Amino acid sequence: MPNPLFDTLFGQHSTSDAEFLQLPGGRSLSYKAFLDRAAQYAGAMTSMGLVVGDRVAVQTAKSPETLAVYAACVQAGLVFLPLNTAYTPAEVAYFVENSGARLVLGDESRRDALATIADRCNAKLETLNADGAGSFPSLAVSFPASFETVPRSEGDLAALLYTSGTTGRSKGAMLSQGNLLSNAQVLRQEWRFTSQDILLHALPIFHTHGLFVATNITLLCGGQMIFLPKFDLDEVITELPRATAMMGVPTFYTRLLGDKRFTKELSAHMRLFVSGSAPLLADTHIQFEERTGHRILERYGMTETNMNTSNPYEGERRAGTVGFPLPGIEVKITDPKTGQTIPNGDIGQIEVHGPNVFQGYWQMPDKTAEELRTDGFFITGDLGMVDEDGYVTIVGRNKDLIISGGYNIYPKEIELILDEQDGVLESAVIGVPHPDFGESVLAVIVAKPDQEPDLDAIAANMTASLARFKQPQQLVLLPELPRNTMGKVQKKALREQFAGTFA
Ligand code: MLC
Ligand code: AMP
Repeated sequence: MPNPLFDTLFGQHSTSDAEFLQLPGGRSLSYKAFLDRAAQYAGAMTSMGLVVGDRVAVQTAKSPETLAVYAACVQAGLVFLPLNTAYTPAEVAYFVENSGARLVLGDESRRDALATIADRCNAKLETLNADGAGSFPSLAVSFPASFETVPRSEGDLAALLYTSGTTGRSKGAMLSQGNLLSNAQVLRQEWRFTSQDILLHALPIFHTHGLFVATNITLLCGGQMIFLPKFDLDEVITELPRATAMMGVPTFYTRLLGDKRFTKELSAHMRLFVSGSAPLLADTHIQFEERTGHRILERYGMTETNMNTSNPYEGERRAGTVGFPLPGIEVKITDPKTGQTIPNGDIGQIEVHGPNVFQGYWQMPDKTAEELRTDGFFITGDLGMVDEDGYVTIVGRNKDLIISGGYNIYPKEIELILDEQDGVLESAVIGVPHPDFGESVLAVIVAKPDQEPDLDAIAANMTASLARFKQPQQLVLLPELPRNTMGKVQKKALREQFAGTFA
């Protein structure tokens, strides 16, 4: 019985001794060894009573074992739910509760906090540490290295990825097997990946970019990954000469350009550098070409849709654009007020349709209906235009969103916490230019009459509730927030006022 995602990405390699992961310290893992481990994990999870469709919440370090949990979930028909390792227990509690996860996998160092959450949500808890040890692998070791793959179809859920919302409440984007598979197939073809490729993988694996784009393509073509725990400039520079391709957020490329060791010679043998998840400045694109002779290939995607557009592999990779709609994917630019398609060259909201578009938000039919039209077009919330040659350019966002180093941060989530702090009347959180992260978080606070909020205490309180990357880098007190005649806060004016803060 078929399981399209498992069969195509993983199953085809089940007896292959070819190398899959190159790991720090000269270690490596073959496809077969990886899949044997995944089979043991699948056996262990089903023995715990998990059944098809159950969610598995995973907040563990980037490791071959975490990747094997992903493979095991696909093989056993479970829904993989990866979580940013920077999330605080307060944040994790929401995801576990909202998703109804049956199993939580976390690092031993967080066991107590996670146990409280798991108990409350009636989920099981097992540990999996960065070094591959933990209660879960200890349990799994006694299971056979083969597992009868659970039949699934392309419409069945494979993963639930949470993405923040403008209301401050995260939404679980339901991704089907078909969503993931179709995108991997299109990208492999478009970017010419083969079994000869060695991808330098320095992205986290709890987001679309590192998990689906980078990993699924490699699995599909039977290539290898140099699997680094995170982006470390020294390690990337050391490993680059062994790779053929790299995928990164713009911060990767600006950091590389900031280092003199990153030369034309160092990247001479590379065939492809891909950038996405945040805008790549045209200037970075140009500098990169001047330094290396390579034109970065920029593409555009989202958690809800995987990849939508890409600059061409052959043909002009145009700086400042995100290229053309991928084969089988339709992009239209519409008037945000009427939803009508507008002419090429005009700026409007970007809508996307295709086999890549997700199945809706987990148990949020109203939110789904707001963003996913009945004709299948998804309203991305990005603003853009298509030029006369068909290149798509993203010019802004129709959603209040900050992207810092490739991580999405929704101001509302932070404002809700700030507004509860002692002495705070109201707040406005904005993204301002940052040389390393592209954008960074700045919070403007207005005090209640005759009160003086303690900014240090507020900053400390944020630490308990919010992942570090979401915490404002600067808190500023203003007598009032700029508003228009309708009373709406003018964030644009604030962004202009504070534009130079991190310059
Ligand atoms: C880390 N920090 C950040 C941050 N990352 N702050 C703001 N924004 C970020 N992105 C903070 C840490 O909390 C810490 O704070 C300090 O910076 C240094 O931590 P670090 O761990 O050493 O940071 P570093 O490893 O340098 O991480 C930066 C980074 C990383 C850019 C390499 O954030 C990263 O890998 N980003 C990629 C995100 C990604 O994969 N996005 C894809 C989303 S999918 P302190 O104060 O404690 O020192 C998607 C769809 C699509 O968008 O199209 O792809
Ligand atoms: P996420 O919700 O984390 O998947 O982030 C998706 C958002 O990232 C998109 O809606 C865009 O706003 C942004 N994004 C992704 N790729 C690009 C890109 N190449 N240029 C500009 N923005 C991008």
